[in-house]
Amino acid sequence: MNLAELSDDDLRAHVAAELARTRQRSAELTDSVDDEDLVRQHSPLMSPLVWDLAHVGSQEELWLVRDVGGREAIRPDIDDLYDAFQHARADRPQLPLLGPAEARDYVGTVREKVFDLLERTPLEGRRLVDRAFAFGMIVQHEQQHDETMLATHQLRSGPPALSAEPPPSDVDVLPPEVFVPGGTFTMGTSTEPWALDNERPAHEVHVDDFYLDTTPVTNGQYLAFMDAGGYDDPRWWSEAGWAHRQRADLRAPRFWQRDGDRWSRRRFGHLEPVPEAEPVVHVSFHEAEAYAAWAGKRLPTEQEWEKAARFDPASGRSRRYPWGDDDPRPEHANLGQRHLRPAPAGAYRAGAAPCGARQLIGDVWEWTATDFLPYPGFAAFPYREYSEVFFGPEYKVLRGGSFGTDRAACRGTFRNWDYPIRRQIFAGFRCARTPRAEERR
Ligand code: AVJ
Ligand code: FE
Repeated sequence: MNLAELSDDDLRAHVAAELARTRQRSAELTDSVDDEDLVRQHSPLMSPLVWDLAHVGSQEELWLVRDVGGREAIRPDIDDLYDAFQHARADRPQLPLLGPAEARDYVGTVREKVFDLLERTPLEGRRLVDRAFAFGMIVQHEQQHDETMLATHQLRSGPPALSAEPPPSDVDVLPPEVFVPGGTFTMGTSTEPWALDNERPAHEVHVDDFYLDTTPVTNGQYLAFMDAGGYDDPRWWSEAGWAHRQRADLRAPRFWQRDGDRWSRRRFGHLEPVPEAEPVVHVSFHEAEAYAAWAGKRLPTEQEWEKAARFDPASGRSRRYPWGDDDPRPEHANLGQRHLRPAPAGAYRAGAAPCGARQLIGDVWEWTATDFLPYPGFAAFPYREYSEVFFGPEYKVLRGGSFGTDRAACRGTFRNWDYPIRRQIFAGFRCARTPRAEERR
């Protein structure tokens, strides 16, 4: 969908469809458990699901009802409760939050007003509404919280609440690495209408020759690292990584458990043998970095990752996705919670990048070696608290989205970030390396 070329009426219809599709996902994630479960804290890392739901409504009220629509506040009394900067996630269950029924009512009331004002709002004249940006931002915001709620589901104990079809299982036998020739490419975007501030502006970047793993690192490969004593050998870990490995007593990816002489994992309430062909998920940056060192490689930089995913040598242009400029379809990538697990490495032939790499979009977020920093020419928009307050060396960038990420919140330029110790997100990685002397071309 080229939002830049749609008529205003078509753009409004697109916004309405995206809002509705997104709300359906939020409803599935919150209607699949009972009220007691909705208000419970499943992990100190997460909010209760009922907080995410009302927070989504609160952001929609602030940006669309009040700012874009210029309408009166619906619930000014609850602004503070749902301001993510006022209360840490761990403290949110103790707040006088809206209960499940009130929260559902509230998000419904906000949404009715938004559908009404969407019809009356000009989609130009003000940067916030140009090409319906604020609506797109709110769709992405809700989708991001839907992925956060999916991570909460993964942390919750008890019988399964969610179900989905397994992902496609047909895979190709592929060379383990692809070569990406050095040169300049355009990173980031100045034209994607709904791109967020940290993806902007487009700028030229030089990247040297490098090799990139064709697929994300699999559970089978990761098990080889574990079997080789990787968790007990400080040689492979950075100083901070080793300190964390010791403190947290890391021995395996999160949600894995030893079952006799095998490993099992808990996935959305199911205990199952670890599938060796699937990308590893729920590992920290530190674990990813240690694996890469053990394998004689390193993590790709964010620049390398984006070049592999977007640069088309035939045209010299950076595209929106590895497969081109078309919006993601089911044959391209494992996105949107259609499947509740990654597809095996080597799947999604139609989603291959020009360099031959697979599954750059979808399946698992991929840790990069790069700190979350602004691009040259960055300007916070429309609020500093989306990106700017997080810039710095404490956060590492992740790219590409996971099976839990919606297509509306994922593209070749999209940047995610988290602390290097975090494992509750659907994160894996792939390795890169610099050519050896005898490989120089
Ligand atoms: C981009 C996923 C790091 O969840 O912290 C949600 C997205 N920002 N509400 C987050 C976000 C405000 C953000 N991440
Ligand atoms: Fe939020």
